[in-house]
Amino acid sequence: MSLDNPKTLNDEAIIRLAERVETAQRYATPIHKLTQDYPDMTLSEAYRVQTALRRSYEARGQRVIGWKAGLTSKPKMAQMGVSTPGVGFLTDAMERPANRKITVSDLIHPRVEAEIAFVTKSELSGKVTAEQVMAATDYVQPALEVIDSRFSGFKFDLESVIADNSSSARYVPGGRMIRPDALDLRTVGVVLEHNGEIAQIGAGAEVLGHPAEAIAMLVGVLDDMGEVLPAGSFVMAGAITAAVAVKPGDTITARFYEMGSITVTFT
Ligand code: OOG
Repeated sequence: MSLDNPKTLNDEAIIRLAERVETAQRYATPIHKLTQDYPDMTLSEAYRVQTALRRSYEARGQRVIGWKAGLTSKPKMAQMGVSTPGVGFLTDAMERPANRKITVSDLIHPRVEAEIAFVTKSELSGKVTAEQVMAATDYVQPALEVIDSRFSGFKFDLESVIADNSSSARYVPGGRMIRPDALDLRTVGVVLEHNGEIAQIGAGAEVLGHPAEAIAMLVGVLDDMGEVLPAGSFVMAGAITAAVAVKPGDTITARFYEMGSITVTFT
């Protein structure tokens, strides 16, 4: 990359974009896609914005406890019109307990997703296979993710959504913790109920054929960023079904075959 390439975003521009995203997150005020101002933004520049956002959260005392893969299933790709998966970081401040009330009035346009989460017992680095992910996994468990795009109308492109930390907002681990080989994760069915009505159904295989493939993809992206996935990380593999929009007063229950369920009421 040449330094005088006018199309390359310099460090200052990257930090300014991260601040723009962070302000939209903090005040729940939508912004336009970053590519509207920077149509030539590349995927690696988008990840540099995400990294600047992560450093800013850390500087404010939040701890990165893991990562999430996103846009890893066909239903999600079809819903969002983006067909390349990506990753985002998770901090301790984004976690909410299962089977309780969760505030969403501080979000712009929250949507809920049902996912399988992996908790690792050894470090994963470089380019890894799904088998290596399984071997490094302590346990798997259900999780709900509440996503909230900071972009108007929940409309974005790959570069913008990656810069926005893949729409990460809240996550809710729950259900049963089980050994990764105790079940065929491809055939784990999930039923997502919205106010008592079945809204979405799916199975683990929707996620890149096997949820562990999404974790392998994620470790590869971390490697490209010069990062590793430490032991003890909490990593979500991505939504199995399309996401469901929620508002205060709504209740969501996700039932996972053999893995238990998570219910959350939103306020
Ligand atoms: C991007 C994040 C998608 C998933 O699990 O697929 C995601 C979005 O749809 O806003 O978290």
